[in-house]
Amino acid sequence: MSKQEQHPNPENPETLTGLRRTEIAKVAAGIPAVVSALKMVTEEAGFKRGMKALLQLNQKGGFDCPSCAWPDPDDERSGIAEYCENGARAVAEEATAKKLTPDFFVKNSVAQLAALSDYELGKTGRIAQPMYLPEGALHYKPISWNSAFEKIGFALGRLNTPDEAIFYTSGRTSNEAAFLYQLFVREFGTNNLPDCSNMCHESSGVALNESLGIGKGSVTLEDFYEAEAIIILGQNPGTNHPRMLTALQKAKAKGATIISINPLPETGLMAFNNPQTVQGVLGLKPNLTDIFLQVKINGDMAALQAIEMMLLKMEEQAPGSVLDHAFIREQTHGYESWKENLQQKNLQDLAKASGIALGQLEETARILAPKKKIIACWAMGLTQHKNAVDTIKEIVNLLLMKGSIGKPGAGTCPVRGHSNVQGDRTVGIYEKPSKSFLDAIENNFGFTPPAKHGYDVVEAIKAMHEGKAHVFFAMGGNFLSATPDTLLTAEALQKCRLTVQVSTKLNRSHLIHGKEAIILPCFGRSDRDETGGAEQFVSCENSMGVVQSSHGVLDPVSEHLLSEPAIVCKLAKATLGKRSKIDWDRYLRDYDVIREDIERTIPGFDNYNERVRKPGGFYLPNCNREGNFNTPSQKAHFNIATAPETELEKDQLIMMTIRSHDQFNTTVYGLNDRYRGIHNERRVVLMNAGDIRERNLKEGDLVDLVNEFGGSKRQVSKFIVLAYPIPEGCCATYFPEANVLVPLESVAEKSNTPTSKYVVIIVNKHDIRLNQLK
Ligand SMILES: Nc1nc2c(c(=O)[nH]1)N[C@H]1C(S)=C(S)[C@@H](COP(=O)(O)OP(=O)(O)OC[C@H]3O[C@@H](n4cnc5c(=O)[nH]c(N)nc54)[C@H](O)[C@@H]3O)O[C@H]1N2
Ligand SMILES: Nc1nc2c(c(=O)[nH]1)N[C@H]1C(S)=C(S)[C@@H](COP(=O)(O)OP(=O)(O)OC[C@H]3O[C@@H](n4cnc5c(=O)[nH]c(N)nc54)[C@H](O)[C@@H]3O)O[C@H]1N2
Ligand SMILES: [Mo]
Repeated sequence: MSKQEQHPNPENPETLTGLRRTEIAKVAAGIPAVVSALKMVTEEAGFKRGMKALLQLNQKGGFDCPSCAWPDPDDERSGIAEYCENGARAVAEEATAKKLTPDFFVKNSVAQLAALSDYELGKTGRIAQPMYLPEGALHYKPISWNSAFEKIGFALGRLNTPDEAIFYTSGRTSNEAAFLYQLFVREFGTNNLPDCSNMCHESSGVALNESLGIGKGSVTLEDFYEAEAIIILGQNPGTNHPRMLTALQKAKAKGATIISINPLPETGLMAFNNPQTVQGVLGLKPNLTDIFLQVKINGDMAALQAIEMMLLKMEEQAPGSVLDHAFIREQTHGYESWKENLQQKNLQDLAKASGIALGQLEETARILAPKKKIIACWAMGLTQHKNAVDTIKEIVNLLLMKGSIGKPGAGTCPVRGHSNVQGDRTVGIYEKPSKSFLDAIENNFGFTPPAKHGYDVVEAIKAMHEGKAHVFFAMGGNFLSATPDTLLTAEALQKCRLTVQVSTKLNRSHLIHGKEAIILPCFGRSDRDETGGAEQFVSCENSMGVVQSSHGVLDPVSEHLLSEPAIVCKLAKATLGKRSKIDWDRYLRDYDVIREDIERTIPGFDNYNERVRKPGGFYLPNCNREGNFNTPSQKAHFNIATAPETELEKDQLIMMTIRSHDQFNTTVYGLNDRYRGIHNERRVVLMNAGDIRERNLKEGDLVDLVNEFGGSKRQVSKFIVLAYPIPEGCCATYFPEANVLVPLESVAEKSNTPTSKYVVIIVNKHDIRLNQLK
């Protein structure tokens, strides 16, 4: 057996695919986007199957788009479905008619599969039956569902304590599946329920909870159309939430000013042609952003504070014209000390730390000064930093001084990622459950759930690495590639006795595994679910707290797939047996029963079964929206924080890891990043032209990127240097190729989210001779 066969490489292969460059696109979307999406769907799924899926995507009575969590309009829906290019791609990826037969695994060893790139792996097809990798084996082989559950039950049963098992969730899992999953895990006896949210909007949840008393955003889609100003920080909606552009365009038409704060001039944010309207076809009104503040990576807190200082000054000059004094007095806490602290700061210093010219910050403050209805939107550009929680609280400070929360047209809008990541948390996927939630479980289900907090993602990796956890179970996702410090995470997974993945498609987490490994193939969103002999539907909560039903419409590619709720029920029976207080078969027969139990356990789901059947679903309660703040003081809190000083050593750059246009997280649909003008290559590092020159490099050079956080060296090789309009001292690479460089120990304070947007690196010219010696 060769070394490589024993140790498949956890990284994407270093192969280059042939970079081509075009200019950065000036306008996003338009007809070409829709054409490319249709082409992709029909290529993967065939014309009939593909069209069937597309026609039901985001239609009332159809299925929820498996891509992002942006909401659908409450009542209107366009003739052809409300979807975007990237939603269609997500469907194409899932609805593919290709499937992996046992023969595929006979032909391809685990190591051979690991030599494929993420793009190539994704193209192989849907997993079509449960697969098992015995200890020491080189190939996966088919296994029956019963034997698979028995093996998992056995491995869980022989642990010293339930806390030696880890149960991960990705954010596509429906409310129904997620609720049953956490119920099983808690009856089994642990709160080890890390989820993708730990790497995503956890910082938003923590910040909003502490400042405003609810860990979710406060705005609805309708608020966009009443807003006077919309600030978008650290988000690339043209690629990651394309339907948001339609909302922004409409908001702008109604008079909103749009301010973008980003190190990159992201095409979609700058200008957008709406493919679903006549203007889109005719190319009218494409400009979205009114003011673009090109912030340095993590310069946002300084920028916000500078703007706030200027607003305070303007208020002094014209009392009563800028601040909402009544709101501040009646609804908030800590204003005076916050103001005093802020006024000690120096505007020049703040502007310098933000990387934005003082004049531009002033212009922004002048625009905001008379406005009363402001919405702030943000995503990963803010959440994945050491001081993420404080930066988000700084956004809240700005909204609070303007009284821009709890009223129409104003408020917080953390734009969620996975289509049901918010719902999963609502129904109990959380490693730190509240006492009231645990009490409700105990009262309704007759067992005492564990009170001790479980592991989040970072803690879970450490626990596996230190030999404190031996079984890893994933409800979806791609833990190996989505998490930081890829090589260390690989070691952690490889130390496990058993790793289990509930999945639709192959990914690297199936190939870097524990001593034994099992793949359980499940339905995707688009698949028709006839569990219990009747057609079932599930439900999801979008980024604005609307719960809607989702009905799969396609014939599953194989008769051996199970739904996620069915997998949980069968796993619970195999693991807990008679010990369980719960009749799992009831849930298997009828998902209404699951929803009844969610309703009994979690506030806000009254008449769940009735309301979820209404077209458009229903809103969950949101205290901010109702003008309340469920903090201990019942008031909204001003937060005092200081922007961190970045002291880079000579040669160091700050690297952010971002998404290209052709991927959904670790699923790589294609090799282009069309709007950024980067084609057919993902191993690139986007650098400022001055930084390239200073290092005696030139565009097209091959480089190795090195991080040395905490005294250990992390390196990726063979990345291509690209000049890009990014601030000096900053650079960008794609997730997940660059995750090797993200240190596990570098996390956000309070939320423990890996700092995937702030990785200090050095760029070295790739030395071919050195690498040949290796
Ligand atoms: N098509 C598609 N849709 C997706 C996804 C996908 O991969 N593909 N992923 C889904 C998921 S799970 C999520 S969480 C979201 C992610 O959505 P985004 O957060 O938009 O995704 P990223 O590519 O990580 O983009 C981060 C943006 O923040 C900017 N940025 C980076 N650092 C900073 C900073 O310090 N300050 C500021 N102001 N900006 C910064 C980057 O330039 C970039 O524009 O999208 C969801 N939707
Ligand atoms: N460096 C860096 N790392 C990051 C980020 C970053 O910006 N930079 N972003 C982070 C963020 S925001 C997130 S959310 C995480 C994402 O982390 P994950 O959610 O773990 O990763 P995904 O790539 O979304 O998972 C894709 C896999 O999910 C499976 N899948 C797809 N649909 C279904 C389904 O319906 N059911 C089941 N059971 N499985 C399904 C498929 O097998 C597919 O391969 O990554 C994080 N990691
Ligand atoms: Mo995410």
